[in-house]
Amino acid sequence: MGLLLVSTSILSQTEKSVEGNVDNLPVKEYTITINEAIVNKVGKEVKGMTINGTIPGPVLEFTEGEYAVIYVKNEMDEETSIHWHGLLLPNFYDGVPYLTTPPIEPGHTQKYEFAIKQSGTYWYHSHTMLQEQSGVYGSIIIHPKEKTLDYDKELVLMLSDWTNENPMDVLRNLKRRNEWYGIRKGTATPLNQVIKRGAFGAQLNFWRQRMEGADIADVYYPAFLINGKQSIEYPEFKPGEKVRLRIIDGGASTSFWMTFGSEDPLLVSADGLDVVPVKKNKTFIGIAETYDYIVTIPESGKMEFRITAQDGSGTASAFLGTGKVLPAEIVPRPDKIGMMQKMAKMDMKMGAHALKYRPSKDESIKMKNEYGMLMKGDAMKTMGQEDSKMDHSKMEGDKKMNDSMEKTMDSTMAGMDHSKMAMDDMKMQDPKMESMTGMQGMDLNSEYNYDFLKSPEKTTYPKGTPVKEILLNLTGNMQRYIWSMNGVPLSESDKIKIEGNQVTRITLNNLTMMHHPMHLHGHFFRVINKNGEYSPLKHTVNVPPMQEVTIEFYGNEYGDWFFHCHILYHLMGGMARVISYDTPPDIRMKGFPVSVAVAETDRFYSWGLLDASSQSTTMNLVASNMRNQFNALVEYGYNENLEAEFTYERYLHDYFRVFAGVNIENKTEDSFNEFKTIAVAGVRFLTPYLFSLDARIDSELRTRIGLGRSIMLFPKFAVFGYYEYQLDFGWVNELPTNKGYASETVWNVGAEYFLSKNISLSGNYESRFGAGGGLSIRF
Ligand SMILES: [Cu+2]
Repeated sequence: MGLLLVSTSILSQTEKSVEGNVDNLPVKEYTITINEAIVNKVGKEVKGMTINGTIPGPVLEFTEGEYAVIYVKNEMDEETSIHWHGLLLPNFYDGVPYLTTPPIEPGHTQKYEFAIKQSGTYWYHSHTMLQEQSGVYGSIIIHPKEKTLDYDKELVLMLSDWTNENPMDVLRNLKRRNEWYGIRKGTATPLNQVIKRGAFGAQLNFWRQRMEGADIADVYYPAFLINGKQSIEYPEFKPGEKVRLRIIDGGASTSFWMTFGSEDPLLVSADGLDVVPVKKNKTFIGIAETYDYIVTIPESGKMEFRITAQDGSGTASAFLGTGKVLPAEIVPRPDKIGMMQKMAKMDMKMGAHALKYRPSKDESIKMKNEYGMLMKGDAMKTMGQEDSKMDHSKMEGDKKMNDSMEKTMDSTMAGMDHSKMAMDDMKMQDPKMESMTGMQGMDLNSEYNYDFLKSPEKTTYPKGTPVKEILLNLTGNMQRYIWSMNGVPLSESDKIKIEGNQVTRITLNNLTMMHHPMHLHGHFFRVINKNGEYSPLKHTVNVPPMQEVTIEFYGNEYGDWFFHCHILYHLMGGMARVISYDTPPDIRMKGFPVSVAVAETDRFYSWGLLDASSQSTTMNLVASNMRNQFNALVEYGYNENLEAEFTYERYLHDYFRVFAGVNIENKTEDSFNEFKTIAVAGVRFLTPYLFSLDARIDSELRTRIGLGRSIMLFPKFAVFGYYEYQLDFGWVNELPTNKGYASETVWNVGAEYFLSKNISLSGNYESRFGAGGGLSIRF
């Protein structure tokens, strides 16, 4: 029982606040005001959102044992909210609008109050839509009652990313799959570079699995910021002073590599909680994580603290002290093509559904077995079973899982070469494997593991505590920018029910090419690593691509808590769940249904494309949410052929949709006197190798099949092709004499050069209209 008290002392104290025994605590009060403002962060005045007039907002400072009273004033003309990230507080004050807390209406002030039961570095941010990207974030520091660490001064470093675009436009761009961000960042991998590197085979492997490549980050940012600046100086620190850096990644979608220009920076805490101090320079910080370092200001010169965006697309620096710069290590840009080659060599299956056919059917284990690195997680489980004599029986399909484990273990032993990757992977999670296999470490993701974090105290739960296991495969689809768990986005999922006084163990199995920093509200969880019983406690855990991480926490809260990817665009794309103790809803939430929060992740996004070329003009309008899409297509050829088509599509899963609509065409060329309307219905399918297929039948019983594809050949330069074949067996129409059928072929090939985010030059040859060139405008 002692173990439990140590590891969850901060957790169990939270319950006291529920009891309301807070009268004697000293009150610390803040008022913060959220406003819209024109800001200029990087060469352009744009609309941003400020807290007390600044981005980031003010540092809120507390001492453990105080009672926080925070008034949040909304002076904007839209709703807002504030979530206190990493704080253990009553559910009602957690600040997720419509889930735990009412939204803050325009012109209103909301009072948050809670006892401060912990110490460390935390932060706060809006939990409404993408407001955090616009500037609604700030830091929280909580001093311990008694100082436990030795340092002279401290400095908060709030890291973030900045876009000059409206964040909703950014998301719309991701939804429509605009190539521009990758081009702008220089992280796109056009075919010429792939071929030059001899990686065409790997590219084919990716295409076959409907993946373009190894995407690292989605959004183009013109600037990355430290405390709101791309470069910031702190000359006030004197040589020899020990400074505690409280570093917070408040980026909306950027994780960073941090490097220090001083010798031996000492990492002392993670996500607010002290860890066994460790000297460590280059460190990866996932979105929403916090790390505290103690650095010594050099005797001569100023030390650089440098952050490099994970995809290498930009940096920012802070300088501490005065004099000559002591530079921090420069982190090279990741080699995406190299990663693609490595991944293609591994026995790995990509393309797990982000939107599956039957969302209510639990197929998580099947999905795990079918996709990802061959056998990785299962074998790991088997290896881990001897340590944990916990109750596995609660896991649904546990038996099936054990069976598959045995199978995969057998196959491993039978073909060691073939499953080297998987063995390495296991070894990474479990050092005992090292001696067993004697294989080299897998270098693809090993730099992202948390083995450097060790809790000063045991964090395990008492033996015999019941354990509920939950498997969450992290799933995503870059084509439609849908993000989900187990192939089910938030809008199609039920709450995950958990219970108090038992351990919930969640296996996060990433089946995508991207990192996902997963955050659980209202709890600290153990991140199981090589330190076993001393595994660290965190509130946010980064799960690298195709990797598996296990977390567990003891249930001693009440209410419904959000659990989601902290990449805001992934959260908005559906990668979230509600973890529920199934306690009755708070009556103060009456009139604020959770369905409103859920609907934020299933919005319609609309966009259009105008192709104005010398031989024809085409306009295409699309409005799309998770499952539904409306399309309007109008085409006018200069031989005076006017055709319009309006269709509704329903996505049955990521790659397959059914559609129906009408097609309107002028009956004879050169004449708009008479139009003919026919009904069309069919299926649309994204095939392996990324071809778009359209198969249909119309109300005159003609069948048609169309196939299209676009490939980025050089930076900014793409080629495209389309082929359409229509067959009429004369079931309705009269055919020309002596013929069993009539056929018609239409094709089109062309090229596109990207001038900007919204404009391309294009040239094409169309089988009916001939050659032409013009502009493509995205809006
Ligand atoms: Cu994510």
